Amino acid sequence: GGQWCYDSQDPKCGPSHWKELKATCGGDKQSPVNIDRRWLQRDGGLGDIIFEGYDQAPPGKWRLLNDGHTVMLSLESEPGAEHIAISGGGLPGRYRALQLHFHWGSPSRNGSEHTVDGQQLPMELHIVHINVKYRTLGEAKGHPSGLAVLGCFFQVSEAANSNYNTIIGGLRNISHAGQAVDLASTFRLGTLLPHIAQLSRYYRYQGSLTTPDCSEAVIWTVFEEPVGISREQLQAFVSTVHFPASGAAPLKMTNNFRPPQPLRSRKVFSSRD
Ligand code: BO1
Ligand code: ZN
Repeated sequence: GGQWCYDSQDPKCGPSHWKELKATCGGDKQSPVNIDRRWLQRDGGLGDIIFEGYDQAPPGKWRLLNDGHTVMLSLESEPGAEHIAISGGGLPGRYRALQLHFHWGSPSRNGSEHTVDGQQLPMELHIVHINVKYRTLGEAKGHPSGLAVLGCFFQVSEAANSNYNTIIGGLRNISHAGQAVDLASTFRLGTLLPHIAQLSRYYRYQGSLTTPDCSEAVIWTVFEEPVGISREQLQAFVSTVHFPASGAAPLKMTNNFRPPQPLRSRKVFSSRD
């Protein structure tokens, strides 16, 4: 197939065209979705998620990459290192962390992928995990419970969020697509999440990867509570990193989100009333 992109890069290969490249992108269980709070279904089986390795800094260096579509932090530990993983929370097994990345907007537009009651938030973090029973992403993508992605919304706060300093500080080194940088310091993954007391409040539904090939292999967990980040910190994403150069001038990486997809016969569940 050809190349996919976001409308902000080139409307000819934007989200409305993805199904021409990959039929799965036109499927019935696509992500993101709008989370309509009027229609949430409470699920008593959605207990606390168990986070492993989220509260300790990893042994090795973490590598931040501009992959041309987003800013991605690879989380795969060296062999022997303790894995970062999640389980519980109604997940059918244990899931190992692969990578995290972001979706954001532009100075004039919010950029989350999931929406709540039709409202987009400024930015969304995705932490991608693979079911430990599968060995590769390719294998996991063939199963409805192959992957588990945690989604966190951001909201603008007065104060800067220092937990994001290391990632944001790395952006200037990956301003061009394909660039990568080893982060100066590691940090505890848990510090990127909403306040611990709020992690038991989340939405859950069955969906897909939000980029081609749009595999319908994701158990989505979207935390209710947004993470605070200052306007200046958000602006660093919007103004520092670029899409792959196609024309003369490099194009700022903005609005790298897929819009909400039809829920169809699915339900969104909530862990709490
Ligand atoms: S997301 O969390 O639904 N936005 C998401 C989207 C795509 C991926 C993971 C999470 N994975 C990517 C891999 C690429 C691969 C692509 C298509 O899937 O990072 O390496 O090419 O399989
Ligand atoms: Zn994502």
